[in-house]
Amino acid sequence: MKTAFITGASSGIGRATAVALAQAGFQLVVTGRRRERLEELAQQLAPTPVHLLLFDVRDRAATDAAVSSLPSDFRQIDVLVNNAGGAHGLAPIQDGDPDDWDQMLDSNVKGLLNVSQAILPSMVQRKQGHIINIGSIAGSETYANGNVYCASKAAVAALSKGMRLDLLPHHIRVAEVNPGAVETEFSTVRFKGDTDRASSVYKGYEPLRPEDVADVIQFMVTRPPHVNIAEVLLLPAAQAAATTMRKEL
Ligand code: NDP
Ligand code: 8X3
Repeated sequence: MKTAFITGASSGIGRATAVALAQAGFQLVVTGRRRERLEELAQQLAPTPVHLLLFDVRDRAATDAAVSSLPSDFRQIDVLVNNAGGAHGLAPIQDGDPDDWDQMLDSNVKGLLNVSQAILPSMVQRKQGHIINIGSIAGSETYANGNVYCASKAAVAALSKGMRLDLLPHHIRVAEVNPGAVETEFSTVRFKGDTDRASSVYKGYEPLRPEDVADVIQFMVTRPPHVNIAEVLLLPAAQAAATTMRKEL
């Protein structure tokens, strides 16, 4: 049985990806900071073998310790989905909160690096692995007030290309999935629990569901070993650019 390691599986895209990869026959390592969410997911996925790891991807030592703690039957990671992250705040650069900047850069960029570095040695040793980094349309289009979030996702785009180059000799596939608007807890987190403001982001058009992104990831990781779908831009049909939606209010 192949093993997929999914960060940020307690919610949204990561959670839906866990469900989709379990359906595709993977056993799973699911990670996040909210234990109850992950326990509930593992129950839902039974009888798929699921191992929970609770750690903050910003904490390099905790990340290393969590990966090192994996039992032997979950240690050979075939697929890594670097998904954990999000946006904190939406403000002009001059009004930005540096704590928000830290959260975004430390989770979305350095967290991805921390997790990858913890898992890569075993992939390199086995000359086998497939990494899916979750970027965003925000990585290629900077929108007003998105500044640091967009920069963090531009970094994910650059890192995905860099990882693909460096890991080529080691037979490790690296790919990036760049979604547009997906209705998850993303905007609730961005707006610090303001659910009215969060739901207004998805009003007047049909956003993607997390399952739509998970379907694509499932397809990507079930291609034959000679195929790498290296980059995907996945948009709702009602979205043409980062902030251009066809709204019917
Ligand atoms: P959610 O807020 O629903 O999920 C985010 C997940 O990331 C949660 O499981 C959360 O787990 C985990 N997470 C966040 N920060 C950390 C951290 N520091 N350490 C460990 N886990 C963390 O949002 P989405 O599902 O939408 O977001 C998933 C990814 O998709 C993000 O990288 C986001 O930037 C990206 N994305 C989202 C889009 C959207 O429109 N929703 C569009 C494009 C990209 P917990 O809180 O339990 O730790
Ligand atoms: C999340 C989508 O457009 O809000 O990455 O940045 S967007």
